[in-house]
Amino acid sequence: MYTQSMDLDAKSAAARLSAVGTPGAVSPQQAEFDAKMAADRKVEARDWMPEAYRKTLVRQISQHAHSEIVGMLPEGNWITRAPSLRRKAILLAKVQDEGGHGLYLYAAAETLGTSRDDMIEALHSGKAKYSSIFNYPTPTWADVAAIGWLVDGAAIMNQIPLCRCTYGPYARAMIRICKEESFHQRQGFEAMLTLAQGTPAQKKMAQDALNRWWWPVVMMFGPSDKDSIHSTQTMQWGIKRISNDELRQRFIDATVPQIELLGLTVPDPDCKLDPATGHYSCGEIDWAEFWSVIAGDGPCNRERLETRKRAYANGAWVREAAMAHARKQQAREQAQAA
Ligand code: FAQ
Repeated sequence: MYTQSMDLDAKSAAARLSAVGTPGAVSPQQAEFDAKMAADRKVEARDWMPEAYRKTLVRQISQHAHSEIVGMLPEGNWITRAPSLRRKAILLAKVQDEGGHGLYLYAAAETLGTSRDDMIEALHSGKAKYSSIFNYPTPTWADVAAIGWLVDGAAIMNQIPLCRCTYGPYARAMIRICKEESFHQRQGFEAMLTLAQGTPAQKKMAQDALNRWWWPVVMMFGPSDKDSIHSTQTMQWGIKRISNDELRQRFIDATVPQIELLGLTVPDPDCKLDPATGHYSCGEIDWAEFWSVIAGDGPCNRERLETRKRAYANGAWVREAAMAHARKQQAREQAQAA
């Protein structure tokens, strides 16, 4: 459904080519890196890379990892209250998947020379960001359906192009993550369909959840292109392939027909199909809300961070036990080798 984003358009390839410096004017290492960018080849962990490229990747990948881990909380909240055994098994698997995504991504960021401890410390101190979307509450079961359908749907739209990112470890992690997100999106849509076809009270619950999640999901793609500070550079480096606004538009175009299929109403009176362009229009986005959530003042920011910090402290004994086990194993191997 969302795979069209895999296409690397000629425009962005041309932009990268024109961004590459003249050979000879730079160090041989920089020239090799530039040639890789121009040819759209992968950069691997041991390859030389400009410090700014490394820093940008650490920022984006670690924020992405934090989003996956914090993103376990709004749905995790419903595991004990899922309406059936089937729904509970699906939700358990999904939340576990998100934890796994966080681990692949932390591991990908570690290949850039940053430590897991530093990344976690940046999250806990509020220095590092995580996705704005996870600062909204999940008061009903329909919110869990809406997250799977809309949030995972938006995540796929944003993440499929990242499978072609120039940094190899990130690109490879994204391939597996996208496969799992696709299952998440489908189960969310199916849960939403069940509610939308249920009793009038269930249908209302589905519509209420859609009303509450629509705008935060539309914002999740990031600021408009004119306010996006990183896009120009990350697109030249082939980290980001498609701009925030274009991904947002693709998501709206893909999702509005799904809302109609569910028999629900798009919570944006200005959302209309333009027959000339084939795109749906979008009403005005409340960017003040977006920036306030990012600054830490969303409905659940404090609760989410506190829960993460508590979970990390409570898990200290697991980390200590794993380290003790690793030390014992290493000592045994050394004794056998001697
Ligand atoms: N939330 O210049 P740009 C998921 C920040 S995973 C918070 O446009 P960029 C799976 C941005 O960091 C969801 N902050 O930035 C799941 C920057 O601040 P900085 C996460 C945001 O990096 C589903 C500033 O605004 N996905 O959902 C947001 O070029 C269900 C300026 O923005 C990823 O992380 C935001 N929404 O573009 C899990 C994908 N948007 O760093 C559980 C990878 C922007 O200078 C349940 N990341 N900011 O302090 C990306 O694609 C990009 O980093 C963007 C932002 C598109 C998020």
